[in-house]
Formats: sequence, structure tokens, C-alpha cells
Amino acid sequence: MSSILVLNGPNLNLLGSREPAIYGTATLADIRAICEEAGARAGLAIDFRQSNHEGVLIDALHEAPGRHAGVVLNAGAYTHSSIALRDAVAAIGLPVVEVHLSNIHAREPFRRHSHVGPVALGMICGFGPHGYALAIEALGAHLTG
Ligand code: CA2
Repeated sequence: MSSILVLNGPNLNLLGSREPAIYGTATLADIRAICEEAGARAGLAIDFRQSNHEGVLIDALHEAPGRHAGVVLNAGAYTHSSIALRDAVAAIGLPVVEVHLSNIHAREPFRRHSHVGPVALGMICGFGPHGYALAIEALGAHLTG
């Protein structure tokens, strides 16, 4: 069975505990369960990870080729700031789907730009945790199509 990496960036470990008006009440464990269900439907194993550290996220991307067929990436605030993360996404040669829980285009101006977007296969935002399931379904279709 092919596998995909679902990689989550800084502060996403806090989901469900604070800011429910923006991010909802689901925890990261709930999102992991959603990803595993979507992966089972798509015939994809899920390697679900989170880190608050930019270098750890970059290392996980570097290690993905050969282990994973693609990546679902919610880079959190590094989306808007990290050229290093963008370079890692561009370097690995795997399809990467960018996901955000919130609609980043409907928020503060500094969230409206993504360094990852131009090197991603596509981007899904604004659908809360369901966006992860949509991303896995889209990645599965891309990989089999
Ligand atoms: O909407 C998204 O998924 C984001 O990637 C979430 C990031 C934010 O910086 C991006 O602009 C959009 C924030 C991660 C979660 O941050 C929390 C902070 C406090 C409480 C709960 C979550």
C-alpha cells in the first residue's frame, strides 16, 4: 500500500484547546482520525506528524521520497514566512497538497500570501478538518490518475 505523509506545523498541537472561533473544536488527534479514515478510503497509509520546529519539518520533507508517494502539508504560520520550507517542498519532487483549516484569504493580510502555494500541487483552505480528507482524496486521485 502506498503511503502519504501528513505534516503539521507550529501550534497545531494546540487545536481544540484555544481559539475555537477560528479553528473549531477538533483536536489534532481528531484530525489524525479523519486522515486515517480518508486514507483507508483512498487505499493510502497515513504517516501523521506534527512539529513546532522548522528544521524538523524540513527534515521530514527531505526523508519523504522513497518512503511516501506524496505529502499533505499544513505548515501553519511557516506557510507565510519560510522560504526554507518552500525550498524543501520544491526539492523533494513529490506532489504536495497545502491545507489550511481556516480560509487564509479571509484573514489578516499577512496570512494571505503562501510561500508554499507556488510549489504545491494544489491548496485547500477554509473547510476545517474536512480539508485534510479532501486533500487526501485529491492526492489519491492524482497518484492513481
Ligand atoms: O488555518 C490554518 O490551518 C493555519 O495554517 C493555522 C495556523 C496559522 O498560523 C495559519 O495562518 C493558518 C495556526 C495553527 C494553529 O494555531 C493555534 C493557535 C492557538 C490555538 C489553537 C491553534
